[in-house]
Amino acid sequence: MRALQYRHVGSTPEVVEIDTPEPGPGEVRLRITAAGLCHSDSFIMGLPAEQYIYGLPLTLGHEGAGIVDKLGEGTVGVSVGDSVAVYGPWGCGHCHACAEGNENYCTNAAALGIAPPGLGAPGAMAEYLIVDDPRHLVPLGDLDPVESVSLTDAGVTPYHAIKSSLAKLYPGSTAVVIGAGGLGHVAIQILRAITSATVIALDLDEKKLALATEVGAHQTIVSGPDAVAAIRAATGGVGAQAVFDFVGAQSTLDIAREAVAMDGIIQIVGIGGGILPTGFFSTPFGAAVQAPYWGSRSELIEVLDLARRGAIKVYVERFTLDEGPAAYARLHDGTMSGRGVVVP
Ligand code: NAD
Ligand code: 9ON
Ligand code: ZN
Ligand code: ZN
Repeated sequence: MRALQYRHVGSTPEVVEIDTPEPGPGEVRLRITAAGLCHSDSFIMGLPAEQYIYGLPLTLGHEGAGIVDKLGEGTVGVSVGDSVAVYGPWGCGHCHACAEGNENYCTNAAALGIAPPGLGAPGAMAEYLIVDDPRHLVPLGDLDPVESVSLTDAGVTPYHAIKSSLAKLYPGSTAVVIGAGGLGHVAIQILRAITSATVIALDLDEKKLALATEVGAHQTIVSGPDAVAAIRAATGGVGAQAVFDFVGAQSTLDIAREAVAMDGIIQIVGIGGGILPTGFFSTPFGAAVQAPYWGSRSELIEVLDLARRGAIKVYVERFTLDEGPAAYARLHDGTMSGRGVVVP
């Protein structure tokens, strides 16, 4: 089969011919219908050798959807022909977190060598993908796989961050979304769908800000030195009850810290490597800071249901597998709007 692989530290991804994998006992093979590009892929392909922990060669793609194509011995719970989305943050299935469906916080995954597809295990940017267990599949039903595949990460990750912040997002509150890219443009829609907060979006790029307005942001602000004053002005000096940072760079964390209200919450989703000093002299009284990772199995089901009733929609740009390397170059350059999706 053909696959898009990251093969050497510092190289660009390549389309290669590899053996088609066979499902082992309890496993499921999917024929891939769609695989999304995430900025985290760019991040890991930019890591130096001493920090790169994802194995080589790595078939990319941690947002995957497919048709169930073959079942391993004894696999039950899905049928050949089912259209499904892949829940990516695989856990052990047995610890307390996994029992709650929070496999994104599995306490055994690291020790057992369990890694998500595309972030250690072979990923979805290929004609076929092996999924370790049918519990990591959610039925798509009539949802279009290309339009919904990114809900497995660009949807569920902001959904998880927003659900954890719901107590702050009361009527009259303000939510700030920093970075209106793949995750951010879905975050704006989730905020509009499940809260009555006023949504302010920040980005450096006017095209991303235009998309933010199109998907429901009440106000947009160019990210930079004047952003904090603009957020304070928009909130009568109070600040934002919740700030969702989908960049995580030092400059955006500084904005988040200065723009959050007393007793508010900052959710650091972006992995831009910045540091946010937290404490009595650093953050407003009562303000909380969280750095969430991906989302739970039930949250993925909920996000797919939001899409099914038309409340959220991923703005997708399609690419073939051969166009994958060029698509990653666009993501790296910041010229991708919404989400790039490879259709093998
Ligand atoms: P993306 O490239 O699609 O979007 C990033 C957006 O941020 C772009 O619109 C870009 O113009 C904007 N931006 C860049 N610098 C900015 C700045 N200084 N101020 C305001 N906006 C700025 O990326 P994505 O795929 O949406 O991922 C967003 C981040 O979230 C990445 O860091 C990614 O690695 C991370 N991520 C984290 C998790 C998690 O579980 N914590 C999951 C998925 C992705
Ligand atoms: O889903 C993503 O994009 C994040 C959680 C991956 C980050 C990583 O390096 O594992
Ligand atoms: Zn991701
Ligand atoms: Zn577990």
